[in-house]
Amino acid sequence: MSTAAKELNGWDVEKIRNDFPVLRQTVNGKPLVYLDSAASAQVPQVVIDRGSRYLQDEHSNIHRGVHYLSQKATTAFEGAREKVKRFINARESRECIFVRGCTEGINLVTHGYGRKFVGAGDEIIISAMEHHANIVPWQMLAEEKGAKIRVLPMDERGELQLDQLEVLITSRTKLICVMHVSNSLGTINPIKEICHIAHKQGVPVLVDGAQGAAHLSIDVQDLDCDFYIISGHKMYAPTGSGVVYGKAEWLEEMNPFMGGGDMIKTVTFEKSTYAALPNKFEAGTPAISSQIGLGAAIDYLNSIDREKAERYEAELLAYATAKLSAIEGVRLIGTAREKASVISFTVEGVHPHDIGTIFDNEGIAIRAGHHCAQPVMQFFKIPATARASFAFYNTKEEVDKLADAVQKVIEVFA
Ligand code: C6P
Repeated sequence: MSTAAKELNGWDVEKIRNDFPVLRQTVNGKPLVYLDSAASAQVPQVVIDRGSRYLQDEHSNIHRGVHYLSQKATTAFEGAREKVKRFINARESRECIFVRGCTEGINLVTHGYGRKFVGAGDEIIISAMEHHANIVPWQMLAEEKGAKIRVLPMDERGELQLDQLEVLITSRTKLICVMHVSNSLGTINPIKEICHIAHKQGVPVLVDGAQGAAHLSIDVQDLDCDFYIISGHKMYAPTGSGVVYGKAEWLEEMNPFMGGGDMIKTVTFEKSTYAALPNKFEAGTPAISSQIGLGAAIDYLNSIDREKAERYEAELLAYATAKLSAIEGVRLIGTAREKASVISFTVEGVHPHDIGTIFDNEGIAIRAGHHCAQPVMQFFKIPATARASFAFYNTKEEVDKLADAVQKVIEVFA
């Protein structure tokens, strides 16, 4: 790799790539080009090592034992919570609830907040670009309670029509649910502004941060969101890790999500009382090694220059956008002015699944499908897209390979 390619915007991508062992392999005889980080980002060696060290030297159940290993595991687990707290600038670590991923996190709020505060005739606003994880739980709740779902529309670029938000909010609005970064379009939504509009009317806001926390610096106090949900496996941590951030005043009022061990204060056959935050929401044995891994992933992210990483990802996105939009027959889906490093596209006359298969032959991993965002596909009147998503370990050469593979697809189907 030339020095110019190696260092773009002062970002030494070759050095970063060395941190991610999975990137060293070949697929179908070609070097792996991993462009599916929006589905799951790769895991750096330090995170792998931390997980192995836990399993090798510290594996034990937490919070329950007085013995040495249990105390070590508890210290590591609670240490990860402290790291999360600092990473998102929560006021207190008890506002950070460990869950197994974003889907579980949103369901926690649906059950904990929704079942308590949403009644017949109440309304929940979701945006037109939500992932199914931020649609279906609310529909299930609405069905159970006789509540209504209202949808904040978007335009052809894939930008939310914020002027519609004030119109949609009524005295019956109980919650606004919106994603920070769209997994299917790449749009970065103006969360701070949405929270400001919502709070003027006294309505809390839940942010699906599955894609946001991987690409942007998150300050929940500055955003002033009421809930922010994080998925660990999209931010360089193992699967099974994730966080619900909630303002303590809401979490205190909410019902527990699941019942069982670790979330109780007292249990009799007549009645149980619940533990204080955060344990009230953490029933049963959690994914201990995964959450410790999330702590290690945060350490890793803190060890790199995140501002440079963000600028580098923006550069990759601009480069890929220019390359793909120059190819005849390619349609970009999602052209918002504020975008994270996700490019969804279609190629005229070719089903995205065929694009994915041809790419795989070239060793290129992308995602093809509806990306769990069927309403987005319906809006753009397409069945699916091919999606390339970049992380700070990707290179311009990989973008070139992506563009070459698109040309190949066009040749095959010509
Ligand atoms: N998106 C993709 O786009 P889990 O896997 O439960 O931690 O997260 C679900 C989820 C929720 N919200 C958004 C915006 C997401 O992007 C995702 C997961 C993956 O490829 C899988 S559909």
